[in-house]
Amino acid sequence: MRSRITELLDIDYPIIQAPMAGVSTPELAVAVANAGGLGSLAIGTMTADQADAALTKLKTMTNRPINVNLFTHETPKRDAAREAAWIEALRPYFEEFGAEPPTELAEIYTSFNDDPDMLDMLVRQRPAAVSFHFGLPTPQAMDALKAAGILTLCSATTVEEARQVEKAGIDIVVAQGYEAGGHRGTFSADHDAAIGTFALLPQVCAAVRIPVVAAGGIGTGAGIAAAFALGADGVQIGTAFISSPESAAGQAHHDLLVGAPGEATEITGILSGRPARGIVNRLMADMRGREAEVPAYPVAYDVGKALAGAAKAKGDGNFAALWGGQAAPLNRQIPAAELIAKLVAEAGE
Ligand code: FMN
Repeated sequence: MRSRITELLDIDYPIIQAPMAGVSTPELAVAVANAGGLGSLAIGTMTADQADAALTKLKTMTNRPINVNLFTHETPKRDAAREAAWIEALRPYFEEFGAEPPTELAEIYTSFNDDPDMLDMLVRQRPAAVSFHFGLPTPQAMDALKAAGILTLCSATTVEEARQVEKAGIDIVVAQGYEAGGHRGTFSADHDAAIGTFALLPQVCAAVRIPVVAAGGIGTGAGIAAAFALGADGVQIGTAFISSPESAAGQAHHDLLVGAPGEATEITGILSGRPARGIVNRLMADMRGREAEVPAYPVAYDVGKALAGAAKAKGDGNFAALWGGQAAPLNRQIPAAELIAKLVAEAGE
């Protein structure tokens, strides 16, 4: 399973543990890295100082290459009337749990493209790789990262997005299919083309010259072999690692993912303001079709998280964002290093 990815990243196996904000941990990244894959740390929800501390700590835990992941979404367009109306729409749920909704919403984290401190920190820390989700970094950021010798990756959900990723000078494109758990990396159009991994992958491979990593619905070695047969240079796997003990997922997340039938997940924009795949919760079910009323990402996530917290305080986990992909029923609840070894053995090498 040597490929352009293993050469570029200096790893043993072309398996990338997906960055998963809120779920992936330094321990997970280190376990994957030490087992020969590429471990990833999601820092999209952190400030530059928090990310700096996390990367400094990580360096004491492994000397293998690590990928750090950032969100490159558009600066949210604030709309006070829409935000107030959405808070009111959610008020009855808060009342059910004896809580008050927030009076106003905050942009709970900053896009990398609006955060020069984060760029300075990365240039100083020099992780082996930096990956982007929700859009392209600025040309200035690309120049600075390249000058620092950092490899770059970016998600694409269409052939056109993959072309833009290559044109921006990114080293590796992550072709994310509709099966994938978590947020869609879509950035080029309002309309989501909703293309599945194994339809998207060979088209992206034909359209770009840079290495292509397949993401979405891959939970076994057979899935990895299939991705390679379609031209992939590597795979990025998220959902399968949620069930590892090194992940930060709570017991409810573990139980629901493994126990749920494959049709239990759905794409929703209701919880955060951007489309993401997760296990259908009560808010997702109640608000189906009302995406047009939801404030911009990540402003909507502020009230979504507040509601999940109010419900949880009363013992109700049915409002939590439990992101996960369509292949979740394939999950094995084993440590990350064992999962890497199994995936490699199953893939036939
Ligand atoms: N991708 C990112 O680039 N950054 C993230 O912070 C991120 N968070 C995620 C959180 C969860 C719980 C999950 C399941 C996925 C997340 N993703 C994120 C998407 C993954 O990078 C990847 O596209 C996806 O996990 C691949 O599909 P799979 O889940 O079927 O393996």
